[in-house]
Amino acid sequence: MKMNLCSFFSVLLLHFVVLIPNHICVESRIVNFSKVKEFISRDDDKSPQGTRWAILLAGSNGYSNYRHQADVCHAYQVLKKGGLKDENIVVFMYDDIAFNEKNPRPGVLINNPRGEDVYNGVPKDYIGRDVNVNNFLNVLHGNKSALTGKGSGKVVSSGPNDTIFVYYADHGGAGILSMPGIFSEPLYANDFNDALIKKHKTGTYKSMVIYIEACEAGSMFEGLLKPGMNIYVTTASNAHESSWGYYCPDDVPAAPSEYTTCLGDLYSIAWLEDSEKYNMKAESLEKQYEVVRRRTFNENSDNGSHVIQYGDIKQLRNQSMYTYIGTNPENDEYKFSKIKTNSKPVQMLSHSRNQRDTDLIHFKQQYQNAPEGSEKKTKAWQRYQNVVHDRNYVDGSMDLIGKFLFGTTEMASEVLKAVRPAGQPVVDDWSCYKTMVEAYKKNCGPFSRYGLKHMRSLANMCNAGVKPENFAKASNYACNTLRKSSLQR
Ligand SMILES: *[C@@H]1O[C@H](CO)[C@@H](O)[C@H](O)[C@H]1NC(C)=O
Ligand SMILES: *[C@@H]1O[C@H](CO)[C@@H](O)[C@H](O)[C@H]1NC(C)=O
Ligand SMILES: *[C@@H]1O[C@H](CO)[C@@H](O)[C@H](O)[C@H]1NC(C)=O
Ligand SMILES: *[C@@H]1O[C@H](CO)[C@@H](O)[C@H](O)[C@H]1NC(C)=O
Ligand SMILES: CC(=O)N[C@H]1CO[C@H](CO)[C@@H](O)[C@@H]1O
Repeated sequence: MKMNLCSFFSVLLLHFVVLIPNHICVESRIVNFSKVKEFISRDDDKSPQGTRWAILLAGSNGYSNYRHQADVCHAYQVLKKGGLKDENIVVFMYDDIAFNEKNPRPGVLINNPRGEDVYNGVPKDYIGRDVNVNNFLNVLHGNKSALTGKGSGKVVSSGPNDTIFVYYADHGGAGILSMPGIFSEPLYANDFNDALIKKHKTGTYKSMVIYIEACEAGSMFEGLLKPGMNIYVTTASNAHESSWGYYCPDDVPAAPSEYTTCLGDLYSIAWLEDSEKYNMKAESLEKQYEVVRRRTFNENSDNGSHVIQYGDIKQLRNQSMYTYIGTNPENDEYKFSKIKTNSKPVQMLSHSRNQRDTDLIHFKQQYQNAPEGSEKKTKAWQRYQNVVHDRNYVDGSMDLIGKFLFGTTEMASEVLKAVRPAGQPVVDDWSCYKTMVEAYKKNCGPFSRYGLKHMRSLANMCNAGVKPENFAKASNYACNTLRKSSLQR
């Protein structure tokens, strides 16, 4: 397997100092002191700061998805140092990583090759199967009764002066965000947007910021998020591209050699490493967007993604990050003492990994690391083959479904691969889409993390007027045919 090589830009990557040894540490944020002071003391928001609430959710499980729980635990640490209280931070994580037998440092999660433990102290509000769509939405709505007996029962009991910060990290597909376990219901974009409308109607927040790390994350909001709800969103990727894993084995910068999995995701570490380093009172939402956008774009390569803003951008972008995530008092004086205007930017090369390939990377790495001739090696090879096999099966099934429905491969590919223009939701008829997803699962098995990339084809078929019952017939035919052939799943 070929490495994804991409040249990382230089100048803006300087928040990246955590990774650069101290002796070549360079700080390049050139700031106008008067401006910063003006910003901190500005008075554009006269109402008192209410309570800061946060929901942090890692939507995956399995060791090959180490990075999502590491991202979320890291986010908790940043918010905690920012001054948020545990009672106001609701954490969802499957919690199968820290003590996973594959974890080289039991009980410890890192989100950076040199990073410290981010797992210690993280509240386990909802773990295991309690990480699901219903619980997430009930927590957002502050519906305590719906959560009786589930996890810690903690909810966002926000009031009209409060802010809410939502951060989600995981795999996604067209108009969906995954939840842990291949059989679990994903969060559909229409349901999420309906939930936001409902939350807004109850008047139980002042403003909300949502950060989403997932493939095709933009499709959760594109053409869907209603304006005027005081919600500001950024997504790791636009509506139709992958997002990227980071600090992966053999990459630059690499995970330590004993790790067979990526430690973070590019968009996530971009906002986290920025937030833990700077004075968040002096950083606006727009400024962080710009910092994260540049880092995540991974200049001049196709191994980065486009960070997109949605919602009430104009109204909220001048607010400080502090309003949502607080700030670590240790960073207060940061800008004022450490600016070196004459320093040269550090040139670095950096790699990232398509989130959809991280399973392959993991099992390949396990295979490579296992001793020659050992049972572990045989097993790892088997698992690697299974992943390859699964990918072929999902790809093959979509080809066959297309041919069955449209007659020719050309015609099929035109529908299946279509991407709607910006501003349009990924699908109009969500009920058609959900029915097709269920039919596919029934006839072909659950979408693998890799297979999520084909969900857009189902949405497209709905948009092209294919009836769910005809899709059901097609998927039944396609997957039976594949099973009869040597591609047994
Ligand atoms: C710095 O900001 C102040 C206040 O906004 C402004 O008057 C001044 O011109 C700025 N200085 C530079 C060098 O941009
Ligand atoms: C919200 O803030 C306003 C002042 O801007 C205050 O009058 C009101 O009591 C606050 N509401 C709550 C629920 O704290
Ligand atoms: C809370 O959840 C319960 C159970 O799902 C539901 O019956 C009830 O309507 C919800 N309450 C609110 C205010 O949404
Ligand atoms: C937001 O900040 C920009 C740049 O500092 C400024 O030009 C603009 O007027 C501000 N907008 C609002 C609504 O305060
Ligand atoms: C998976 C992927 O997109 N890899 C690409 C990363 O960037 C390099 C250089 O731009 C390409 O050659 C790879 O194909």
